[in-house]
Amino acid sequence: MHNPNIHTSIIDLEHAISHTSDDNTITANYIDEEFYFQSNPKPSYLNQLIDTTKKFLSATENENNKKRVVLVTSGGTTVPLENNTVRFIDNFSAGTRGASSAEQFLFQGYRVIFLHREFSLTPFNRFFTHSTETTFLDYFTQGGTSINPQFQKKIIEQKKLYDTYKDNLLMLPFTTVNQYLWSLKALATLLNNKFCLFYLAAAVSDFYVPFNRLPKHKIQSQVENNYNNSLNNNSATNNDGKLILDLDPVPKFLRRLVESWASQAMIVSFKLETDSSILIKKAVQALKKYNHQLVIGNMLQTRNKEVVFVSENSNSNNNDNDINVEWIRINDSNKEVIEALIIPAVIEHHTQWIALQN
Ligand code: 9Z3
Repeated sequence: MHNPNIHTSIIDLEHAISHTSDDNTITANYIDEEFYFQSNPKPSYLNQLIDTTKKFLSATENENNKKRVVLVTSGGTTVPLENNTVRFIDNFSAGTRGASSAEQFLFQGYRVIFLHREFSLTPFNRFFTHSTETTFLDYFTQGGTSINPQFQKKIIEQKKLYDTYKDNLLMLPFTTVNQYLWSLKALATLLNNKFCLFYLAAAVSDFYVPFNRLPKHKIQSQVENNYNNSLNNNSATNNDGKLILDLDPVPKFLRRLVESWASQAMIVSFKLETDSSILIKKAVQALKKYNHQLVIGNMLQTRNKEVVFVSENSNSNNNDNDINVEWIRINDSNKEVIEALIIPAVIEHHTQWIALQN
C-alpha cells in the first residue's frame, strides 16, 4: 500500500529547529584543491566515464548545434562516514531543477551531459518515477498488458519527447561528493571551450571526511567503543555514547573550474539560501569571489516560483553598481515550469558571452 499523505523526503520547515548562525563563525581552513585529488582516490570507473563522454561529444557534434554543450549537474552529494558505507550525510535536492533544466536545454538545441545523483529525478522520466501517488505498476492496466488509460496521454507525450532528444542526452551518475568532484574535474577538461556551458545545480556538500580519516568499517556504538578507539579514527563515539564527527571543508572547486579546468567555458553556479535577507548578498559574493559569469540565487522555500540572476555588466570596473540583479518569477496562473523561463535567459547570456570571446 502507498500512503500519498506521507512525504518523507520533504523538509518540514515549520518544525525545523531554528538555528541562528553567523556565517563568519564558520571559517573554512584553506585546503589546496590539488591536495584534495592527491589524497582522495578517484572512482574506479572514471576512465570509462571519460571515454563515454568523448564518444558522446564526437557522435553528436554537427552544424546545427553550433557545437553547444551544457553540463547540467543535479541532485545532492553524499558524504560517507564509513568506507563500507552504512551511514552518510546528504545534501538536500530532489533533482527537479537539474532534470527540468536539462529538458529545456534539449528543446533549445543544446547537447546535454546530465551529471546527476543516481536515482534522483531524470529528464522526461521525472513525471513518473518519484510520484507520491502512483507506484510503477499502477501505470499498467490490471493484468499488466497495456498502459493504464489514466496515464496514457502523459506517457505518450513524454515518451515522444524522450525519443526525440535522447541521443543528445548523456546520463552520468554520482553518489558521493568525491565521485562528483572527480567527475566534474575530468569532464571540465573535455568541455573547455566557449560553446560549453556549466550549469551547476547539484547541491554539493561543504564538508566531508577525508579519505585518510574514513573508518573502514561501520562505526560501532558505545558498547564496542574500545574497538573504535583501537582503530584511532576521528569519527568515534565518546564515553557518553555520542558520535563526534570531525569534518574538513570541501575545497572551493569552483575557483579551480573557472581559473584552470574550464577557463574557456561559461560557468553558471547556483546559490541556495533559506534566509531571503542574505540571498543577493551571498550571490554577489560568490560572483566576485570566483569571477565566473552568472550566479542564480534561489531560496529553498520558493525555488520553484522565483530565482534571481546575478551577473556582472560587461563594461564592469568591479564595483557594486556594475552588478545586474534580475528576478525571474512565475505566478500561479502560469502553466509553465520556471525552468522554461530560466533556460532561455541563461542561453541569452551564453550567446552574448560567446560573442565577446575571441
Ligand atoms: C540549487 O540551488 C538548486 O536550485 C536546488 C534545486 C538544490 C535548490 P531541487 O533539486 O532543488 O529542484 O529539489 N543548487 C545549488 C546548491 C549549492 O550547493 N550551492 C552552493 C552554495 O549555495 C554553491 S555551488 O553555496
